[in-house]
Amino acid sequence: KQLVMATNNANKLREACEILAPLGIEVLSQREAGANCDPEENGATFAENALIKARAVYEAVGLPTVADDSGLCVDAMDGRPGVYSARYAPEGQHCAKLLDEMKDVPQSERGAAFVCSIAFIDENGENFGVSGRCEGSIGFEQRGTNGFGYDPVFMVGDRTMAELTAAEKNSISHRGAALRGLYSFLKERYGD
Ligand code: ITT
Repeated sequence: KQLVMATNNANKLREACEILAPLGIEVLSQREAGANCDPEENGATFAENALIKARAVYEAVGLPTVADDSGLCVDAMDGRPGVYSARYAPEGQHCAKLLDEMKDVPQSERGAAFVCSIAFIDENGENFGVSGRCEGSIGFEQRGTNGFGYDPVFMVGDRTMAELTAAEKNSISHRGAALRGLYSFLKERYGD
């Protein structure tokens, strides 16, 4: 049994493999599956964008496909950057730009949430969606070297997500929660 992960983000692929491994389903990257997709993510919601990405790869390779659309919603910024999280700043500058934009916001108003929507398209082209959320806050400086993206500025308790091990992050993260939903669905569907 195989499924394709419709992403160009190696960290998302790694986190998905870590959680789905016990299913015994081979998870292929879109490149391994022979798809070179990067569709325009013009949906209004994480769920719509996840489906756009999954559909593009499914149409290209015809195998069951999973896509993840995710991002950071900051209370003091009215939920931005949200679905624009990847496009918020040039490569490598997302955390610095966010800290700058938040520099005058007091601790009590620094709440934020990571959100992840996963779309799964099965061998018949039918889709299933699941999502996850992780509440936290925006720190005042970057800390930690694990993870990716906004992890160095996203605080859960007194540590940033980038200070957690991969297993600790998976156990509390938005993606971990969504992937556990997907895991249950796939187990029911394809498990023995
Ligand atoms: P694909 O579209 O190819 O999957 P992407 O990285 O462009 O890869 P998104 O469009 O979903 O993915 O954008 C997600 C943005 O949110 C991106 O800037 C990530 O760095 C950030 N993000 C998502 N999950 C995260 C996590 O677990 N930790 C830190 N940042 C995260």
